[in-house]
Amino acid sequence: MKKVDVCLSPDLMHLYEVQNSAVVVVDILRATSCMTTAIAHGIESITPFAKLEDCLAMKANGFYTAGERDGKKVEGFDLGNSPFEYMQPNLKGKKIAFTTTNGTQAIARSLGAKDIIIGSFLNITAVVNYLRASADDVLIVCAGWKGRVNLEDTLFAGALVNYLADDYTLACDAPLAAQRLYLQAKDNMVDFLKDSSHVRRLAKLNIHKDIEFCLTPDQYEVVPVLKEGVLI
Ligand code: 3SL
Repeated sequence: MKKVDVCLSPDLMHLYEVQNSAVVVVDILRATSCMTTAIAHGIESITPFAKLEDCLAMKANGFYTAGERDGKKVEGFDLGNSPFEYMQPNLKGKKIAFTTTNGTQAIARSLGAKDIIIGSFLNITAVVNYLRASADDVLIVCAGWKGRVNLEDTLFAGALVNYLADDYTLACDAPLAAQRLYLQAKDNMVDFLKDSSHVRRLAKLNIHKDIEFCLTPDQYEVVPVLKEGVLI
């Protein structure tokens, strides 16, 4: 039987061997929700960067620069980190260089995995179908916040484990804990998350509508896949 595991923070990646696994990177609020939205709306590719200056340098190569630090759009960048920005028709066919506080760091920490894909509630069923069609064990990598565990990524991990649980062995207590948390939260995730640190952080920046959107399942059928360092 295939195994599913959950890494609750990128700082715990040293505990996992990923060379034979499919990694699902998740940053529900908001990086992987933006990536899913962008690819679903026809953006050609997203090149993720851990470092801001590497991302900014891609402007010279004709890329749109996008992302945030501490939730705020970076000065000089074309786009921030709201999924609604990635629905603009004029972005169709464009290449984006993307860097975020946690999401693109989690991708960088996952390099070396057999397969790296992007998960969000927006494409959760597509992710389940993708994983079921593969023979690989699964590691869900939660981006968290600067090394700390967060609730929204753990909830998504739990939702994905819950979908996969019939056909996969749970590798340790992290997938079990995530699944149990999700089962408590699933009927009203917006309410369940209202006291969470990142929801409060975003509220201080007056960001509200992104949260509800990012918690909405199955808006898109795409699964962004990292191929040679580029999400397509
Ligand atoms: O940390 C990240 O990658 C971001 O998604 C955080 S924020 O929602 O843009 O603040």
